[in-house]
Order: sequence, then structure tokens, then C-alpha cells
Amino acid sequence: MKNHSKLDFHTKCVHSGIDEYEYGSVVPPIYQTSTFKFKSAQHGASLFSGEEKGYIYTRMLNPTIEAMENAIAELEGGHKALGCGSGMAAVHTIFAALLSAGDHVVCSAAVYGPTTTLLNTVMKKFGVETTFIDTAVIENVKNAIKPNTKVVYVETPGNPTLCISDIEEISKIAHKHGAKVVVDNTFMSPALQNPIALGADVVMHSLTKFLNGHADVVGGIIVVKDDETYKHFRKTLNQLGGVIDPFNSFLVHRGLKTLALRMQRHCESAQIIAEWLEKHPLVKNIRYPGLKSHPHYNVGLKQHKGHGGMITFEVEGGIEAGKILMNSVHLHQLAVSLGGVESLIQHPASMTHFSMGKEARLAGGISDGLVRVSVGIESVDDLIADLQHAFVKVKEAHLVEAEA
Ligand code: LCS
Repeated sequence: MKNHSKLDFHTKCVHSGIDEYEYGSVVPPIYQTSTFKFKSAQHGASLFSGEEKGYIYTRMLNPTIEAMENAIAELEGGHKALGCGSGMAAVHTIFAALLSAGDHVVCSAAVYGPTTTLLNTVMKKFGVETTFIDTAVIENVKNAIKPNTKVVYVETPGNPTLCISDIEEISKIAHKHGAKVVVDNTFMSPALQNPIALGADVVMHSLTKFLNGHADVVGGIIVVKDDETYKHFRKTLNQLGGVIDPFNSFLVHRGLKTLALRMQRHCESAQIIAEWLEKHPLVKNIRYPGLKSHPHYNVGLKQHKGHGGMITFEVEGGIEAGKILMNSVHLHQLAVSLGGVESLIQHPASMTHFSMGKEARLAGGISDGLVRVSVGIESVDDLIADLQHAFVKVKEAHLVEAEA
């Protein structure tokens, strides 16, 4: 593999994870095979014992998967990466690899709903206790760490509230207490935020989002900093079995080539839309990391290279007004997920974060009226016109109510 360390991020996106292939293929071939033939019984035995390197069985490793993993490890500035069947498979593999019964986790209160649920159900059942805190407040992290804290799990910006936590400060505190810092970097991607450079130990992504970028793959990735951790995580992933498959890896690797370009566009358009929304009379409590009104704007400036494509806000008139907005857009598609080329809109309290329960949602700052938009790469004028049209519908409904 070539050394790309001196190259610009745009160039790395195109070339990372790419090797020399048979027939001069410019892109990694899809090795759509479950298993690999040994040259002899001795060869098979030495692959299993580790004396020789090579591929054995796709759950253990596959060249198409490995090419995608190497690309993301390079983009994140990590040592190696592990491709998983979904973001949640990656989260579960990390917890299973790092935690034992009796251990404690400190976790951001604003995280993707199923991450909260996984900690509160499966991990709890196996004897792992979690304290959920607002990790944007450093004092909270200091106060929540206990002698048995093994993992500080930070999602930043958090889904969906876009709370920004200071990875560098949190890493210093966690490391002083011997805990590992895991960062869910899904909302930023390595184009905008590099948690390992800021001190984190493990980075994960839902590949389903910006990294693949085309809403046609479900996948996850774990990036680690050293070989010992990599080998331990690889064994854990092999045992749990939640691996990604070769075809999805190929699609993700293809998506990575335009990551830098796509993120640039997501950031530019989201900034324009957020500024437009902030001035709109029917919008309140807007959050976008690129707005000076964001409570953690300065932390974002310190650790982001751009402010991302995610915006949240409330519509005047509460959830009923929000529903009218979501039912009235044409270009924005009413769907969960995010980070694709197409713009999406959704309602966290009844959709992505429903499984958390109302109490945990409110503690995490997820109000019933919150609407989340994932800004795609369409023309920003078309996107604003679509929202404008939907707000007119909201206003008309208000007029009807007022007259009634
Ligand atoms: N981490 C974050 C920050 C996420 O947003 C998601 C999915 C996951 C992990 C899990 O990844 P998955 O298993 O779905 O690949 N977020 C979703 C969302 O906000 N809407 O739909 C899925």
C-alpha cells in the first residue's frame, strides 16, 4: 500500500485503500466469496495458526472489505479499521470488546436512540452500568467517572440535538482515570473531525450515513490506534459475527472517493439553510454548529473543519405544526437516516429516538417538537423553496385555527 500521509484529504479520499489489482483493475475487485481455497493442507494450517498471512473465510477477513477498512483507517488517521454489518453492530462490538460485568460506562445523553437502549438493556443484562450525562459540560464528565469506569462514550455532535463535546478535554480526563474514549464520528465524518488526533482511542461510524453517502448501504466501521487493540477487536468481531459484506464494502469504498467534495457541499448548503431558518418567524430553537447562536459554537470551531449537514429546529405551533411541515415538503424526503446526497427530514421523538422513552429523551434535550433535517447536495435554492412552501402550509393551518 502506498504512503499517502503527505497528501491532501481530497486526494486521500480518491486513493486510500487502493492497491495493485489483477488485470490492472483501477478499483478493488468485489471478492464475492464466502471462503478461500488453500493451496495445500499445510497452507490451510499455517493460515489458521498465523504463521502465514492470507484470507481464510469472509467473516474473518476479505480483500474487498479490507480495502475499504484500510481507506477509512487512513482517512481517520488510525492504525486499522474493522467493517461491521451496521453502525449498531460496530457499537455492540466495541462494548463487547472493551467491557466486562462490573464495569461502568459514561455516555453522552444525546446519542442515537438505540445506543442508549443497547446500554440500558443488553449491556445492563450482562452487568455493565451506564451513567448518561451531558458531555458538553466538562464538569459532568469529571463527576461521572468512577473507579470502575472503563469507557467514556461520546457522540459529537450528538444525534439529534447537535450538542458538541470537547474530545480533547474529555480524553485528558478519561485517560487520567484509565478509561478509553470512544467517539461516534458519524455526524462529522473524517473530512470534518478527527477524534484520534484529538486524543480519542476508538472511533466509530455508521457507514450508512456520510461515509457511504448514497443511502444504499447499511454498515458500520470501527477505527483503532494500535495493533494489539486491532487484534482483540478482530477476534471479538469474528466471534460476534456482525461483519459487513464485500458488495457493501465496495459501495462504501466508492462513496469515499467523493467524501471530501460531498462534505464541502453539505456544509455550504446547511450553513445557508440554517441562517435562513434562524430568521424565519415560524422557527425556534434552531441548532446548527455553524451558527454563532449554537451554545457550543466555540468548541465546534476548535475541533471541526466544517460544521456538517445536520440541522435541528422546532416549528412554532409545536409538534402538530412540525407534522404539517414534514407532510408538506416535496424535495426533502420524510425518512430517517442522514448523510446521503438527498435531503431528508424526520421527527426524532416519534422516530429515531422513540425507543429511548420520553424521560431519557427529555433528559437528552430531545423535545417533542424537534424536527431534524439532513441537508443533501441538491441546489440550496431548491431546498429553501421547498421549505418555504411547507412553512406557508404551516402558516395557513395557523390561520385556519385562528379563524375557527
Ligand atoms: N450512530 C449514529 C450517530 C447514528 O446516527 C446511527 C444511525 C447509528 C450510530 C447506528 O447506525 P446504523 O446501525 O443505523 O448503521 N442513525 C440513524 C438515524 O438518525 N436515523 O436512522 C438511523
